[in-house]
Amino acid sequence: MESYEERLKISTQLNMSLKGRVNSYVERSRDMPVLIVGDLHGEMDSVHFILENFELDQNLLIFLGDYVDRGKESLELLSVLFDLQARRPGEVILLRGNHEDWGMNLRYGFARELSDKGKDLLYKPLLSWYESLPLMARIGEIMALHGGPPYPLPGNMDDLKKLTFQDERSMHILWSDPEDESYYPRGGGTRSFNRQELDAFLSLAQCQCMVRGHQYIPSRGYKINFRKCVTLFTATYGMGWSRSVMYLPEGPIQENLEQYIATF
Ligand SMILES: [Mn+2]
Repeated sequence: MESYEERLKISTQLNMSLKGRVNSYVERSRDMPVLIVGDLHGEMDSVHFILENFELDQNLLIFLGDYVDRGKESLELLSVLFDLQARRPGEVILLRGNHEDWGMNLRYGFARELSDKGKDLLYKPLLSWYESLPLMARIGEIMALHGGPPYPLPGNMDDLKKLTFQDERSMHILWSDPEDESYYPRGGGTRSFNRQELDAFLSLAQCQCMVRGHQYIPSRGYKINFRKCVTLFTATYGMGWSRSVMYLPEGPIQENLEQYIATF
């Protein structure tokens, strides 16, 4: 098998040449069932559960970012993602989370994990890999991203498609949370989005709903805000509470999004 360094480079290439990609934006029709996976944070048991319980070869797979940090097996987890992607490069979309960032890795564990495993030298190809990850994927009427809408919202689709990680507005794609009773400001210039802002974003992108990760949801493992915003979290932080994924069969999406969420 190739080294981690080679596999990072291969995955970087596959991300860059992803079908339907324009800059940091991916657009695809929903012509097969879709499985959406939330934050994994280096927890291999979540990944094993998904591998064992879903027909991964027949679905479009979307991962919402935050693959690394916090858990102890970020490197092994990336390896599983690379395998999935190498098998079906067109049908695996790896989005960027706010933890796909070396500054975050220095604070939240992945840098230490690499060092403990004698893989410090992966730092460079890892940074290129982070930069290759798209920020948004629109699959039919579903918008998938890590945090929330860009802010200020671009005026039209062309400008939305031009957004890159270097643009300040994209920070909110990775960091925003919906405004609700559990909202807790993260500081550092991050913000929340309300129902109106979500609606404006969905209307701009001509989407019916948004699926995001980013927030750990104690006990239930998911939440729905404004009836159109699903938060998935697929790691447990070792708390033994529920994790969630979303499975959308082909056909029109019903208004009650809860029916598409699976917890485990
Ligand atoms: Mn996050």
